[in-house]
Amino acid sequence: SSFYERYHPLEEIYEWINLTAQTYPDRVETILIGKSFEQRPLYVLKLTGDKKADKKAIWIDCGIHAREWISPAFCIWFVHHSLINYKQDGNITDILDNMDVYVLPVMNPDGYKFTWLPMHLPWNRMWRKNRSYSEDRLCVGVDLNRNFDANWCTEGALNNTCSQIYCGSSPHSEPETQAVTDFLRSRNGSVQIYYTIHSYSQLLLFPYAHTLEKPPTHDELNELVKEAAERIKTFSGNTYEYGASATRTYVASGGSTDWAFNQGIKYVFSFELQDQGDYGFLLPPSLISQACQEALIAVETISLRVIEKS
Ligand code: 0X9
Ligand code: ZN
Repeated sequence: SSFYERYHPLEEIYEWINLTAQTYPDRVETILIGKSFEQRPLYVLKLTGDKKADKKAIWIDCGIHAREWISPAFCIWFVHHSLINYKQDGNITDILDNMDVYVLPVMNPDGYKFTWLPMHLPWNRMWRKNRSYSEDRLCVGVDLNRNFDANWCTEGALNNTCSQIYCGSSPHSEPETQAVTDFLRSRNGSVQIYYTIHSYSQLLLFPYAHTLEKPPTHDELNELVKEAAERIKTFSGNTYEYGASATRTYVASGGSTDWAFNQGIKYVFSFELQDQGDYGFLLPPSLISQACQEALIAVETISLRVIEKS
């Protein structure tokens, strides 16, 4: 199998980032947006097509939750797919000619590293949070997808350090959250589409996550994910459910999507990739390619529709 059909330890992902930037100097810029709690660099890859003034941008983050290995695998696969198919494939060419694409392959490198540690298996492998701690805390780790400043630590998040959905000591208390929010604020106005990639369950979700209330653009967002789900069904036969996060799954506060949406980013989506629970977080490498193709279909369908509108 190719590099893109396997999971990789964190060090290999850093090497891949380096090599990719070296191989495609005209298309890829590496941006250091901050450091993790354990001081690991957080790199964003900026993909650019041919220059055009006043480009809008797409943001894609992967690996906010450590154990969801298909997520970083998708970001890596997507970058590679974009670079080898630019000027070959119409969809990716249209996207890169109209939008810059910022890709954060691993938002939670400390947690990801932890899931690769051999001792205490399988407990490490199922780690979700980051790895921050302080002396006044009983347990390690904050759920980064509960740490954003969007109805922070209300429903669907807990103020208990040992919880899997611990919200942290304050909004944006974690360096990983700070890096992402600072970067997005610095590019505010240019980022028009926000995607965050999780697993598993096969869901295409949009705001809100913190309330059952619908945003004014609910129907427009629903049309986009509906079309994406239909195209995935045609491609692989797999069913992706879609809808507003809180309605389709559960209410959760402090998530990245609600924060991004409240910042004024109009098109905000959270994808839960394969599968529907047979393997769950332990999706075998043989399914990486299909899972990534499905996520690509969703990204392309939505992004091209948004480009058409503007
Ligand atoms: O709970 C989360 O953070 C996400 N699911 S996961 O299993 N990957 O942890 C869900 C994010 C979308 N928000 C809601 N469904 N509320
Ligand atoms: Zn997740």
